[in-house]
Amino acid sequence: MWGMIATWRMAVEGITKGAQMLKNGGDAGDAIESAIREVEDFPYYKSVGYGGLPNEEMEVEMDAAFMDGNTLDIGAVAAIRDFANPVSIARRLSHEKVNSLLVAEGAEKFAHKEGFERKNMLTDRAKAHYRKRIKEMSAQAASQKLKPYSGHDTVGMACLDMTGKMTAATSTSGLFMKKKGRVGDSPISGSGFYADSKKGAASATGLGEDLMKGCISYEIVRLMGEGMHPQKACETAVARLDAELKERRGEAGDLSLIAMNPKGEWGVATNIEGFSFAVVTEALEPTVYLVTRQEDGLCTYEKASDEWMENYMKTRMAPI
Ligand code: SD4
Repeated sequence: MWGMIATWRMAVEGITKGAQMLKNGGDAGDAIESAIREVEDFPYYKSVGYGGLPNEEMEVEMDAAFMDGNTLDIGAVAAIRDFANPVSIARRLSHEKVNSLLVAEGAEKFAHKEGFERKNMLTDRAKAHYRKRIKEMSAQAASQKLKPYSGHDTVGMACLDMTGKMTAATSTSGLFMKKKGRVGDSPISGSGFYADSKKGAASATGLGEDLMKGCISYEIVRLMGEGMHPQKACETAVARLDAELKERRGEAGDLSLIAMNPKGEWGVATNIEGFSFAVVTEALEPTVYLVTRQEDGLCTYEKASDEWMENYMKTRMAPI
């Protein structure tokens, strides 16, 4: 058995490529890296890699991570600028015994020395989004300033290859208009991602500040390790964290999770409307699903229609 599951519709081209590799006996590390690079390279996705939206100071600062579920090796970069493929730098760092999570200038120095491709990640389109947002913000009363967070598309994936190896990886430009130096859940082990080939792998998208309060990717892998099906594990962890946050703080940010176990069974859960995901296994061609959350925290999903798929691309590419 082999398979891949990923957050958001935007991952479907990547996992299609990854599936080709897995089908031919490819490695879960290679497949997930190539799948995420595909998303990083596509200029119209606003929260990942090239074309990602900038921070308050109009700089694109990116977070990414990679985890090998056999060895439990973890590599990550945070607040890194001007490199084309943060996920590959993260994977390279996962081979280091120490210094495997590097931030900002330190991460950039490492990437430069190792010969990773430099690229100005700030596109004209991202600048236009930035200027538009600045205008909107100055038009608002100080008391109702826009929150920095609007829409989110971090890519997070879980992958299983034929040998039973599992991996997890993430890549994001984080929250639009974030403070310089702000780091979300995506490069943080256990929060944005976790992989253990004995139990399963999971990854998150949503409001990093809240996802980190529950170490939610680790929690899902832990529940799968106790024998829970990935779907139940995702629903349980999301419902619990959502409830705890609401009880203690009056509100919960967006929490959306995907997971897969070593049998290739998978699951998803969310506390928002409009979460989509992409999945492929030996038994299922690459498919995009839309998730609906029920009152009781259970989540159902249905295949995205052709019309929805077309609309998605149209909105991504529409003039700003
Ligand atoms: C973060 N979890 O930096 C990320 C944001 C996200 O799509 O999911 N964006 O908090």
